[in-house]
Amino acid sequence: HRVQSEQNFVLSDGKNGNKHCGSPPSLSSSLRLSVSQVMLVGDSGVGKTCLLVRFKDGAFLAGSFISTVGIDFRNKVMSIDAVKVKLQIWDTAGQERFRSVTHAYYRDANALLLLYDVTNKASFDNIRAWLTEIHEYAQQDVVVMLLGNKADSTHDRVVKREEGEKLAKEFGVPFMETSAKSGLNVELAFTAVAKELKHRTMKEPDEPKFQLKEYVDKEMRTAGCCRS
Ligand SMILES: Nc1nc2c(ncn2[C@@H]2O[C@H](COP(=O)(O)OP(=O)(O)OP(=O)(O)O)[C@@H](O)[C@H]2O)c(=O)[nH]1
Ligand SMILES: [Mg+2]
Repeated sequence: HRVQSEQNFVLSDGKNGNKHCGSPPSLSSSLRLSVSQVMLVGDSGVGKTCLLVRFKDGAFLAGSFISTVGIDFRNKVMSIDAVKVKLQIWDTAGQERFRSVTHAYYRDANALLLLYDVTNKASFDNIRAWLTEIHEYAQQDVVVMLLGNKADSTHDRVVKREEGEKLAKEFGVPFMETSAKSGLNVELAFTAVAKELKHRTMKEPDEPKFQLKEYVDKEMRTAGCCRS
């Protein structure tokens, strides 16, 4: 069942219910600190909020589904090759009625994690529409990664891993299956994006270009994952 929270377009720092309205937090950047904006997008219910909570707090939000209203964000600092990379992660509402709010944030995003739910065929079929929207509203060089979430739900699965792989290949974006419930590939998804963004902002002149897709494929192989 679904519980709808009441606040309207509230920006939250995600801590202790401390909500505040107004503009996003200022991006304090210091030497060797790269700050990047990552946005989670996809249909309502695919698990965007849960993925973020798993990544930030290492926990799974089980129980009643609280659909995100407007947009929410959390910060996480990661250490990538001895450099601190601050990710400001925007958790958008998947519900159609908030689409115009989401559109307004696309242009500031450096990376987009586009999610579907492997137990929900419609959420997978809608990925093409999401990609069209991304091309329309986001920066041209935005990093996009496709994630098939709820990979733990073996019995309810209706989208095969191969279908996700095929779609990602068609659009030339990296792909992995994730689970906010088990934690599968959650760290990897954010690390891969953080690495790509760090390399973009701080590439040394003689350093080779970071290959996001190769990195993801290699990490998946070495982890021996993720057939399910
Ligand atoms: N089994 C399983 N359930 C999940 C997983 N991720 C999320 N869920 C469940 O799916 C439901 C929706 O999760 P949310 O993270 O709130 O979905 P959302 O994409 O943020 O939805 P909106 O905020 O409406 O856009 C919740 O009941 C979660 O418990 C997962 O990896 N595995
Ligand atoms: Mg949500």
